Amino acid sequence: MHSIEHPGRHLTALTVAAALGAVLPLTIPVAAHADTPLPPNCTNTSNAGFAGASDLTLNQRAAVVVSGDGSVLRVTNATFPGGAGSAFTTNKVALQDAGSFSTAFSFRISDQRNGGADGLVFTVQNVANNVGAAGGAMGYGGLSQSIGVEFDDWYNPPGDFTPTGDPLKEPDGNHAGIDVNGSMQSDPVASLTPLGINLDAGAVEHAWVDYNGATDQLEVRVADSTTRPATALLTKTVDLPAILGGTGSPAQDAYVGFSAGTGFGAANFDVLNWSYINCYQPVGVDASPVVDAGGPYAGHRDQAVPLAGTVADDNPGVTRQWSLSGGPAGSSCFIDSPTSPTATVRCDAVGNYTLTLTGTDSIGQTASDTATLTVSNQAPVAAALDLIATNACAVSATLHFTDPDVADTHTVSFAWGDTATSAGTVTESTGTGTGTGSHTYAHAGTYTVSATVSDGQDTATTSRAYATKNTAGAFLPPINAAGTRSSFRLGSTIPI
Ligand SMILES: [Ca+2]
Ligand SMILES: [Ca+2]
Ligand SMILES: [Ca+2]
Ligand SMILES: [Ca+2]
Repeated sequence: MHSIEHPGRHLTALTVAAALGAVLPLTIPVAAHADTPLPPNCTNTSNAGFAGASDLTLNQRAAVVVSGDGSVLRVTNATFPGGAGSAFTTNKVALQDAGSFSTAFSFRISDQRNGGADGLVFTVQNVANNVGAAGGAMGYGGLSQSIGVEFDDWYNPPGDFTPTGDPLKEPDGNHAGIDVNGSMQSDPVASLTPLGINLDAGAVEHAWVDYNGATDQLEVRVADSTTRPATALLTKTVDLPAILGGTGSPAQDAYVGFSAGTGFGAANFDVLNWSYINCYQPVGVDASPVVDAGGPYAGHRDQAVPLAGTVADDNPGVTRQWSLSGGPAGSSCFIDSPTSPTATVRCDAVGNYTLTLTGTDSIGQTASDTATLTVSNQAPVAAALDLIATNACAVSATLHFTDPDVADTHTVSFAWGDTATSAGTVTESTGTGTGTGSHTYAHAGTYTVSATVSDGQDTATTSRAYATKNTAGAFLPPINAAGTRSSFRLGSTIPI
């Protein structure tokens, strides 16, 4: 009742069908997730609905048809006599990183006749754009230099043979398996029944196939919902580039697509949606956030510096958090609105800081990135120095200063020019202030008065010459014996 009873007819006739192929219009690649950019050398090619959106070559029975599921890729149809079909990328795909790929597709086996048979195979091959044997070989059998992931809805007993002569080891008529080099002897192979999946039930099933060229791991997942299972149904360690006859470095060229076959049992084997990524980028995984802390940032002491990092995720609900992860000894910083995109940071000491931006997604996965912040000081400006005589040899000094760092506080010191120094009294507000001091000289003369303002980091000095007021009238007359001040001529002898 089924194809494999006639292996000569159905299992050994490898038909190169490129000449029969029909080429569909070019696909427009789309991103996997708007918020999760693929690596720059990777492309997600999506065929949602297939109509007018495929760069596939259709071979033999394969066609794009409008079904109850909309426009689908009917790899093989249910018409008799049985046959095979395939659909492969017209051009080779450059699988990055030693043959890595991730693919996801949904399919439906419908309109079963004579029990339904034989199955659908996702295939990666490197020899040609062709079709394998029909019937139990599902359009895959005999494709050398290939790997296949089969979804087989017809039980073949061990006595059935494959195009490569390997006895079959099918657990039932409802299984998935990994096939290599055109052999139908799947290894590993697993029944889909424990997953609650019945390929003959006509339901839409979902599959995820990932190959990581870094670990040589090929994983297959199957579910009857769109939720990617956490654990793989099938796992195989396989050197895909070696099978395909390439090097896998930096990329492995391959045709990717589907085949299907029918015999004396038949069905429609439809692929409803398909996306493949030429990198290991599993579809349906809740990806970790993608964080870019931005920077490097630069700012001034005690001033708020805007932080402009970005946090993206494939799902809503991602949160962000800035934190300080390094800085000069004894320094401290204040991060304002650390969970906001408009966060700012203000640090109290000059130096280099490290800031960390952490993103946490809705299931608690985190990712972090760091950025440097360089905090510098702006020197104060010593402006006018006012010197006012308060007595013959006494002076009052006022330094007017400014500082672009409006939060800085300052000290002022005076050097009076006669080796004496003193600290000034500072009055300041928001970057503008004065420092005042006074001094009495022991001797008349001309001195250079220097005033220095410091913000604790940098200084500024201004100087002016000052002459004591040792002129006539500048000194008070002495007090005579009668208790009154007397006038004397300059240069005369004063009796005391
Ligand atoms: Ca099988
Ligand atoms: Ca089978
Ligand atoms: Ca996520
Ligand atoms: Ca300053």
